[in-house]
Amino acid sequence: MDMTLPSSRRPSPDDLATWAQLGYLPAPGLFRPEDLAEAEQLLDGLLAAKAASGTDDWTMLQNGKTVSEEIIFTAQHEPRLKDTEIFRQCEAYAAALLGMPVEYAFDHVIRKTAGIGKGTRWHQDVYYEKDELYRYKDRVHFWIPMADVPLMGGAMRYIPASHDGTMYEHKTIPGADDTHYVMATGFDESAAVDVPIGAGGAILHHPYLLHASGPNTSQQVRTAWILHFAKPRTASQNMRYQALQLRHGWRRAKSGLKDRLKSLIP
Ligand SMILES: O=C(O)CCC(=O)C(=O)O
Repeated sequence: MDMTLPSSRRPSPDDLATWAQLGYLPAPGLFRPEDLAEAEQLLDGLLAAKAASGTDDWTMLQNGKTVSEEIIFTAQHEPRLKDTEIFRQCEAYAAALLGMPVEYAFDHVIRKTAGIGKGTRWHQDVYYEKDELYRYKDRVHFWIPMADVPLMGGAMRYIPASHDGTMYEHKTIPGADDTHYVMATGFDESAAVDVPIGAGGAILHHPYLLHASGPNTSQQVRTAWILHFAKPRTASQNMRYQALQLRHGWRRAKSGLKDRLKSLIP
């Protein structure tokens, strides 16, 4: 890993304190316009291919129109994303922030339609982890918008200091088709802070931090690439991970076979 970062793009002592205290850290001016353009072109290609292939259960619809679109494990679909300057910078920044080597853990892209884009409900990213909770201790999530995100443009919202280890209850929304999108409960929403950010910046958050986004009522589509870096797995954690992957693969194959057999029975 190349750990060299220009001093203007390295976390300062104040940044380290903000990260520890609040659980999120706006980092304006982290990337050059050409870095954004490089990533945006790759993400646009993926989103265009997905739009052409129709909606799935990561699409939020409103009156039949797509208001939010998401692709998970973006870098698996488009491996060139891992060669971008943004990826390299985030990896180096995460290592400097956590004070340890890090590795890529996950990424996704979310696009909110202009004018009517639906916001993302309150949640903790850690809620989604079912197998490897230990990976959520030393971990940074970068939220990287491809253009300016003003307050009404689908800006991110955070509950400062909610990353103290508390796991909040998450509920599915009755009747919602987008069942991936749960909603955290049991916290004081009046403590929320909106964080608009300019193009070239990122907002970092801790995986336990409660966060959401507002609706995109601006005239500009809002696209954000979200990149996670975590402390690398140890050798034994890696073995356990490989075993889990095998078990999940076997379960998926078994349920696929069951569905296939059911469909053959008249
Ligand atoms: O982009 C958004 O609207 C939400 C992003 C988010 O919730 C996340 O990265 O976990």
